[in-house]
Amino acid sequence: MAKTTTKSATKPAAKAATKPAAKATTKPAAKASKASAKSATKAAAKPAGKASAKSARKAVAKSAKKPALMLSMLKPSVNNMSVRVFARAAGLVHSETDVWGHTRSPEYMARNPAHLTPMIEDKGLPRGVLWESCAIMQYLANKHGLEKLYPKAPAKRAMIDSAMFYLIGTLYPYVARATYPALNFPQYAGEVGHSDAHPDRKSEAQKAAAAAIAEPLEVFHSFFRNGKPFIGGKNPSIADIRLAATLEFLAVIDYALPQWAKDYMAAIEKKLGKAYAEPAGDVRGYIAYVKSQAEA
Ligand SMILES: N[C@@H](CCC(=O)N[C@@H](CS)C(=O)NCC(=O)O)C(=O)O
Repeated sequence: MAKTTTKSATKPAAKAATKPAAKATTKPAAKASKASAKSATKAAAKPAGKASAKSARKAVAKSAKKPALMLSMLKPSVNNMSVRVFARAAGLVHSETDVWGHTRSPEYMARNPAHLTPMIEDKGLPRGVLWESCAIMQYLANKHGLEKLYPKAPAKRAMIDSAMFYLIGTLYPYVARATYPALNFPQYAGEVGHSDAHPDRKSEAQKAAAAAIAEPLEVFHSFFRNGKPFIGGKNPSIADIRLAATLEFLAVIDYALPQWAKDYMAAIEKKLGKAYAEPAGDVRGYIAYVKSQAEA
């Protein structure tokens, strides 16, 4: 399974982030689609009359059909990276549309008044769309019975949920305040970084946020991992995908990650392979780009 097609709705943020997200087809998908392309070609080549030509055309049309699951995303974002990694790791057939510059368009806002990405469109959703990275991963894991990524047992599942809510509610706001200025991302209303305060005050606020990251980070290590390779145990769960992706942003401020976190991120990338590396490449490419701009 696992075929991803990537469309670009607009000009992406930066050169480095414009690189196609990936060939975006995980190994099994590549095999599967190669196989179906092969069988379609085979059928088309057979001079066996009308019926087989018709079935060949059908097979080609079927393989060209738009996937039912559609993801609107921004390549430089770790919120988006989480879902992009998840979809690849889970082997879900889906399409990706880069909506850079379009999230506040009337068309997008009509579907998603929060103007946020990642956003999926999937048949059966009561309002047709779903946003919030963790909710998307939970929904798709539930829908497709992906217990390895999101355990079903209530107590185990509760730990994954707790880790993700703690990340979104506590760790991520610190990461955003510490990194968004360097990433050239807009900051949130009411924050020093969003105000017209003196640059020194903004820099102090950014440093305070960076300093605050250490505590929740250690909580993930000592409490949620608790000696296991991943929050999910032997295998990465959706909470691990969400955490590793979040930590990617810290490279933009040369944050000194503790050794356990470096090892943990490397272990996730090793386990998930291309499913992780491809979307991470877009985030890393964007960070390299903004850093090179800052140095120039
Ligand atoms: N908590 C959300 C955060 C989503 C979010 O902040 N998305 C940003 C990109 S990082 C976005 O789409 N911004 C576009 C906009 O607000 O117009 C999640 O995890 O999905």
